[in-house]
Amino acid sequence: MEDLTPTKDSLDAIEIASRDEISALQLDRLKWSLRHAYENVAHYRNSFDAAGVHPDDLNSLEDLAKFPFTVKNDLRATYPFGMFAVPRDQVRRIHASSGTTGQPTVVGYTAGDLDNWGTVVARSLRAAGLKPGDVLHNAYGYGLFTGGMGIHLGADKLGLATVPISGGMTQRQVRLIEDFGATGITVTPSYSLSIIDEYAAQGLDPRKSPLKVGIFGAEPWTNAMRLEIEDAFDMHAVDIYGLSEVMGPGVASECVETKDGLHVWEDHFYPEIIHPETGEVLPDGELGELVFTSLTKEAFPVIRYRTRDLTRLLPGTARTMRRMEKVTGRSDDMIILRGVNVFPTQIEEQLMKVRELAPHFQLELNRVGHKDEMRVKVETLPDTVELGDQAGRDLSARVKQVVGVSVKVDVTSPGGVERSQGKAVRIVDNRPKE
Ligand code: DLL
Repeated sequence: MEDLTPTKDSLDAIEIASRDEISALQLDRLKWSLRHAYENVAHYRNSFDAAGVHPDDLNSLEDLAKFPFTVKNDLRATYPFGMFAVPRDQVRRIHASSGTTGQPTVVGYTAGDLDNWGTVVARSLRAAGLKPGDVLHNAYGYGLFTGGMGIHLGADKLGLATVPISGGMTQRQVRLIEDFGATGITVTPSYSLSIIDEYAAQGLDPRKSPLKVGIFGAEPWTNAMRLEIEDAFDMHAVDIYGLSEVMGPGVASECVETKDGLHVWEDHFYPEIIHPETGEVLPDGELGELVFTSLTKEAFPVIRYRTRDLTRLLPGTARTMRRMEKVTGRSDDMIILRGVNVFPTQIEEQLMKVRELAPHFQLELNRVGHKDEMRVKVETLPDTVELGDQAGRDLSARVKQVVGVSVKVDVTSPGGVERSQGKAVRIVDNRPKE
């Protein structure tokens, strides 16, 4: 694989500024952001007042812990525009979550917010090793989802030639990567697996594709999956993280030269890790729930927004800004199976060790009698169909030994597991609702 390390002089100065400089900038911006939210959003005014705190009470970064959290339900309760902090004529973009599980959450951006979003995404794409002259195949969905259009903003800012293909129509994905000579791809890890399958279906070798780097996010994926994808395409694979409530893609991103976790773009987003039950702020290095406070957002400031994503904060390496470890999962996706906590990524990790099985999987939860049962649906590779039963037993034994739960493994022939065109649906819960 080619060395894609960006030159030092191509970075934004703040990416490699001293910690003191970064903290000083954060404190200034945090004071502004708290005041902006308090003065312009009724929800924040009420919640700060109820907690007996005022923006003037913040004299150090640690003082942020005195302020109340914001949760997804607060955003739902103010649907659609109750959390906006600017007059409507200043809003230039509106995105929203799909809302399949309830009221959608709506977020807004001013012209200045879009400019900052472009800056952090450009920074992320540059950290991945892309530069002007590169062709970016952007397979994140375009639409209300922030993936497609967010990446597009940053690619424009960095000066890439963007192919806004969006998700779906997998045959055409392969054709255009080849015909347009894409050197970078932005896509969910699960959809990239469908693209790899399609290469095989067309009799093409993905290792011969023009791609040099892929920037994967929007769902959890393991380092084992990284190696699988890097090997399949003979390219680098880096992680990009974000969520619509905080901005979209580009809140944090991995550097191609280190691939050791995602640098949080701390000049725009202030991270904390809290204990998920007590809400207490945990020191760097400890695993807990990630919480973000926006430092520059005008239209939709968020103060101590609880992401439900579990990770830990680590010191900077390739950049001075702190890293967050690869997200192991969302607290919402944690399955409690007969008293044991299980994340889909733990199953993925074991699956990747069974060479006869393809990297696609889905977890099905059923209630059998009074007990919960988990079935892991997997499939063989085209040339390992007859080894399926043995491979299934191997996976089940690994899960029992490493994760500590008994699961049933259903092995199908290739194509038996539902394919993703964006975020994969990992859990199908058939248990009766209590
Ligand atoms: O998924 C934004 C995005 C688009 C990020 C493209 C990266 C690439 P939402 O739809 O609001 O926004 O979903 C946010 O997805 O809270 C995490 O649970 C999960 N997520 C996002 N990136 C990662 C990642 C976009 N790199 C939710 N690793 C977040 C693990 C991720 N989970």
